[in-house]
Amino acid sequence: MKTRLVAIVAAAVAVVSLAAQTPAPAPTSSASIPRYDVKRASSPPTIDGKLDDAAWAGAAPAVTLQFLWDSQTGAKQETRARVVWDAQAFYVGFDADDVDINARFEQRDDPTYMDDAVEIFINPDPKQEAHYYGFEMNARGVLYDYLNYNSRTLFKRWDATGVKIAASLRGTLNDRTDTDKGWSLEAAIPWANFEELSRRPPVAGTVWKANFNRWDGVQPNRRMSIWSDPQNAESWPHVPSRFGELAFVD
Ligand SMILES: [Ca+2]
Ligand SMILES: [Ca+2]
Ligand SMILES: [Ca+2]
Repeated sequence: MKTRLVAIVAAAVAVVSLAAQTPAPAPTSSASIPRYDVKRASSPPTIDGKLDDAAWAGAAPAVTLQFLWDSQTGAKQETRARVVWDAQAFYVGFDADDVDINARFEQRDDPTYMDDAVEIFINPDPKQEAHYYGFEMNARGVLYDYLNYNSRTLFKRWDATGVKIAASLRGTLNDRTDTDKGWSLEAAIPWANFEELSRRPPVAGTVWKANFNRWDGVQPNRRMSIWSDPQNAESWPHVPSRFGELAFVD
């Protein structure tokens, strides 16, 4: 009996010491909210779709979108996104690897997310996690914009004013017989568009929340990639509580 007790105590000590040596598991990258420093541009980028401006060279290193849903069958083609700001506007630049560039929609508020498209969702008032602005832009530079009201309703009748968008293709559009290299897109969004959720433009130190997404490929082989993991089993990005942080800095 005594021998058995000693054995149990010895086993318990072994378990305790193992526990003491094993660090707590680090939070997975998918659970944490990413943060991006939005640097002030000394001169605004020229909105021509090409990311060769000094503003982009001075931006924080680009974020790379993640592939989270392996049930999707489209190719995993990388997308990088950067943001800068100045007194006039919010500027976003996307750079997309793409061997087959396709985009059909040509009119404002067409469902550009069905094309090769990049998206940014912007919440200028992170105290609330329901309302935000959506900008979904295809490889033609066509904009589908809306105010997201809640998880079931968005107002596409909302149209941002003064937005400039341009895309630049490294390849051919809607010609599937060749091999493309990719495309890039720039957008300038004047601050007045965010007035209802942020009365004043950001200053250094302001934090907004946002997510970047890309829809890529041709049905049935489509794939979404995303910056901040919405923690959904399905590729549904409209989860403002899971947006990453955009920290405006000088
Ligand atoms: Ca440019
Ligand atoms: Ca609209
Ligand atoms: Ca092509």
